[in-house]
Amino acid sequence: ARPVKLSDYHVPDHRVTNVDLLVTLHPTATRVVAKLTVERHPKGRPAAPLAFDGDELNLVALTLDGAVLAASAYEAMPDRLVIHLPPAGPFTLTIETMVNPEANTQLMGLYRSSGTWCTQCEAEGFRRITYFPDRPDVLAVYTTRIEADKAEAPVLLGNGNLVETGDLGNGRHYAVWHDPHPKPSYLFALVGGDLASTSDRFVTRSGRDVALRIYSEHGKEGRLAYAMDALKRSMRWDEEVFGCEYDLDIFMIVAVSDFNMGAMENKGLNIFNDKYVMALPDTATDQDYAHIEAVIAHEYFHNWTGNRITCRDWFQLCLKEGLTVFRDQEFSSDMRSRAVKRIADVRLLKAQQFAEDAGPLAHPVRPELYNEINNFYTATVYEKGAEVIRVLKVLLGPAEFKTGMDLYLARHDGDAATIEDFIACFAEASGRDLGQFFLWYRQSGTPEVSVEGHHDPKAGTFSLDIRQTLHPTPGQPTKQPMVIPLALGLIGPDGAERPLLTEDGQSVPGVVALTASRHRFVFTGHTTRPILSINRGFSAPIRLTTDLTEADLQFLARHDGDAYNRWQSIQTLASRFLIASTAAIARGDAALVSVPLIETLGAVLNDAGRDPAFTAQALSLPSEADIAREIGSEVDPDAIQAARLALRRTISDQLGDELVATLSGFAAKGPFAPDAAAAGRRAIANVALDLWAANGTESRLAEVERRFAGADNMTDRFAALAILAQHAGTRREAALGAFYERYGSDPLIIDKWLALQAGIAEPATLDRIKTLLANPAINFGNPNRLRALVGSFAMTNQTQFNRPDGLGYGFLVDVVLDVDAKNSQVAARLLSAFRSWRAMEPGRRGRAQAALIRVANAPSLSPDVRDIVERSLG
Ligand code: HT7
Ligand code: ZN
Repeated sequence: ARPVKLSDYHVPDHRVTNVDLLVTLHPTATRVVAKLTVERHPKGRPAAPLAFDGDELNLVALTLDGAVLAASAYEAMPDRLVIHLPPAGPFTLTIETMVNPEANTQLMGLYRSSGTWCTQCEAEGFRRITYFPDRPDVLAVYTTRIEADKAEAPVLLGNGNLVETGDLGNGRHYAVWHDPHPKPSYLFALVGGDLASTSDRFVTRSGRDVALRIYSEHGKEGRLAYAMDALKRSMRWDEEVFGCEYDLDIFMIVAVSDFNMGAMENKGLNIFNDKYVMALPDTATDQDYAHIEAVIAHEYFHNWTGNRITCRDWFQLCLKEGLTVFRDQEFSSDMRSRAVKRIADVRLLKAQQFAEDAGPLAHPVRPELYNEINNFYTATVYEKGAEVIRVLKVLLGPAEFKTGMDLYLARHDGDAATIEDFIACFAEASGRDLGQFFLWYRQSGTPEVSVEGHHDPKAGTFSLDIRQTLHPTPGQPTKQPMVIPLALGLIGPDGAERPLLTEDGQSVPGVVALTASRHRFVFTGHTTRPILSINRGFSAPIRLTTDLTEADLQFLARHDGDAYNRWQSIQTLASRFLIASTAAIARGDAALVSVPLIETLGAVLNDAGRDPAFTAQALSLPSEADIAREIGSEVDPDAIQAARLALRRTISDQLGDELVATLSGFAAKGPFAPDAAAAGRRAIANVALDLWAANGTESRLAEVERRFAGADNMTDRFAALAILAQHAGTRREAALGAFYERYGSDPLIIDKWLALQAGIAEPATLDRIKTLLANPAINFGNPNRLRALVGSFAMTNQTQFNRPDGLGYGFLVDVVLDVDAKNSQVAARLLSAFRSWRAMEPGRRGRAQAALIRVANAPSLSPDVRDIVERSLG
């Protein structure tokens, strides 16, 4: 019954301890025979009927301990199997169902992607294969026998270890896989198809020899080497940093082209959206390489945080997702530059999660109610979930954090656990009361923290007055103060870090923790005014306002020992300026000019050699969406765009020499390498090229065109194309045409081409998108294609999605209603692009509301889309 509430949790009445599956693969009529060992749960309701989940299922046969059940003894519906009076003791239930993988456009359960049979069972997909208590607290040992036509599916894969293969005659064969680790049904997977692969091996620290295999469609196996390398590095890192060792004889990854999300951590058999597996210098950008590394690591790390220790119920989703994102972020930080990774993660958090938290779809990291669980795979659960773990680490310090983590991994191995279980390990390890910390899981919304500094030269003190506020969010009208750790430093005018001394002369480590609405912290030893650097490393996921002056921010941009805050100071400078300039434009005045900002950016450029990847981040201005979020209400995207474009033009005009020097200083040397250092050099060169060309002069665009034609890797080629795409005219159309000509048969590269066009900030873009969408050569039934074109438009093209005439909103609604019947998860995700509609100025707000009402009034909607539209309007 929906909605589902956390407070209604009760243990299952029946549990399944063993699952023997026989799956006979057929494109349209796959037969599934599930032999289940079932028993009453000792804590379940004593006389409860047996009630298993189903979804669009078709029961063919049912026996209990080998005997056919009388028709009156059970009820089989597409979404439920009920046995009225099941035996009290353990029994064997054999269920035969038929499913049609070819017709499965939802991509949940068993489906076909380019002829390959594959499965997606998280969150509630196993019930589309057989009737089952499809909930994460029912753990069973699975054995899967797959039978198929040899020519159609020479490769047959399942969870666990391969125990048997054989010939069935008539061109058919079989494979049996056994997974000894009890697991929930959402981690079940099988694959059958004609696939190519690459192999390697990994010896674990205790000496287990693990076969590693990555599968792809034929012809693409040459693109799998980087993913394999990332996998081996992930396996070693998890042993070294978290003490987690792999536990089967084989680990497999299969790349498929039709996939609802990024990837899936099925036990021993990860299934991936091919965009997060395949890369070659000519096909993938540096960003793609970084994403592949992170997603490969993320899914592998789930083997412990998610699989060995799973979730008791779906409210605990952040238990595995927040923690695993935290772990993959740490992995990438160790593989690359920690500061640059932190900046990239915070950018993503602010863009996605802060936006979610500020609108009608806000929800706690651990929600307490849902209508459709698929709609809770959100930035809040994933990205804020990871931030909350980081907060815990800052509060406890690395040593106590590690003790707590070790305790969690040891104590809950084999469990379906809760957030309470997780936090109890840290409370026990540290001896601290983490009651207030728990609010990070329960209260939605982004805390706002304001900081004022007061210098008293006579007393030699510098005091901080800090307030925190958490505004109401849907379902949470009142809030309690949070525990907020703020890493900070006080810097003298000479750039030297000063010790943090309290009034009684005690030395404070570099973190203060807020626990109440207001605090005053007094520091001594400051006869001259120090400059405050606060929330260093983004120690807490808050919206921070300070009374730092423009001069202070300029100073911090140069002298802060914390690289994250050097970056943040430049962003704050730029953001304050852009908000003021937007207001001027909205009043009908000219865009503003900021000498200090240009000076700061010039200084950053001149210092680019210190850390090229950092400089690239420092020179990347806040996006239009970032500025809109900072403004917060009555947003006019056109004014924001005009202010931002004017600033880009000023930088282009005034820092031309510095930009050219940077461009030539970081020109590519030697053959392409995807490592962080080489990627950093490409990043700064391409950011410099973009700013240099931003004034649109012919000679500069001609140089970009030359670089587009001469590039020897996708990063540089695509960066040049993206610059050309911003300037209307034949040059743009020629470059887009040449790119298509070269890569038109490569779907993942077509996605880049589609996304780029969807982002063009011109009124003609909507028609361009409609034309592309009607192109029969592009398969928009594939989620990646649709997201690349329509998702990019709605999520990134601020001025065109939010057109004042409402046509952008109307277009998205048309697509959502059309896609909903085929793939409701993808449709619901597209619709969430309306998450910030209330922050728009009244004209756009009214049109967005009308568009949402049109969705709400549509004759038939999936539960996924209904949930998003109702919460968006609520
Ligand atoms: N745990 C995986 C989530 C996922 C998923 C959820 C709903 C529908 C389809 C899905 N595919 C993958 C991915 C992860 O976070 O690791
Ligand atoms: Zn995950």
